[in-house]
Amino acid sequence: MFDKCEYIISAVNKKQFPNHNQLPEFVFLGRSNVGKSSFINALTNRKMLARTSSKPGKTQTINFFLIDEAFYLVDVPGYGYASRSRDDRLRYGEYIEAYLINNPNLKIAFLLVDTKVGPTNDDILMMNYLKYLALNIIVIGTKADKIGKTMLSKQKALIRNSLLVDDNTIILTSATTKQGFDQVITLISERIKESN
Ligand SMILES: Nc1nc2c(ncn2[C@@H]2O[C@H](COP(=O)(O)OP(=O)(O)OP(=O)(O)O)[C@@H](O)[C@H]2O)c(=O)[nH]1
Ligand SMILES: [Mg+2]
Repeated sequence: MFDKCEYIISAVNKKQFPNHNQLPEFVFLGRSNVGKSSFINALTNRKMLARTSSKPGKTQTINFFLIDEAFYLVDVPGYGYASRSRDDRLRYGEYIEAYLINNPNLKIAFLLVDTKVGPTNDDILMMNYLKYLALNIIVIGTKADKIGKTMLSKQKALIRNSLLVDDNTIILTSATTKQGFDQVITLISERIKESN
């Protein structure tokens, strides 16, 4: 597990991005309310590192967390939040692009989809964008605790077929039961070792 988890900054533009010493970064993308902030908390075993809410639209900035002074976990606002204003939606696009484009420190883009709901149209668009940027993508199914075993394998197949990804790049997880987190930690550790 991780020893030191520090909140560094809530950035609203590129100038504020903190990673000047080129440490590896891991970002968590997905629609509002899918569980990005909860995922970061579960991964780090901290209850309140990233702020969460039952209402969509909680995370509004790009939040950087420095882990063991070795790598960053990056929490971003969610997309597909219908009641957001047009300006907010445009700003969202700008934030995400500014962060994702030309970022050699970014080692894995984790795309979070709700396991029970399956991929939305916005998820498919985001997946295509991540593929276009040629990023290393891992799909995380969130809230897997909400459905039973039979549904889990059905939903995994649905995710695979909608997002057109290999089975071994999909990990079903639950921030509540911690299902799947060992696998995510292994992946992150491997990528950090590779970049050393
Ligand atoms: N049952 C269950 N609920 C979860 C899980 N992960 C997150 N949630 C709930 O889903 C809601 C949204 O979680 P957040 O982590 O705030 O979602 P987010 O993706 O960061 O949302 P935005 O910041 O609005 O983009 C909260 O009520 C969480 O408690 C999970 O693994 N299982
Ligand atoms: Mg959030």
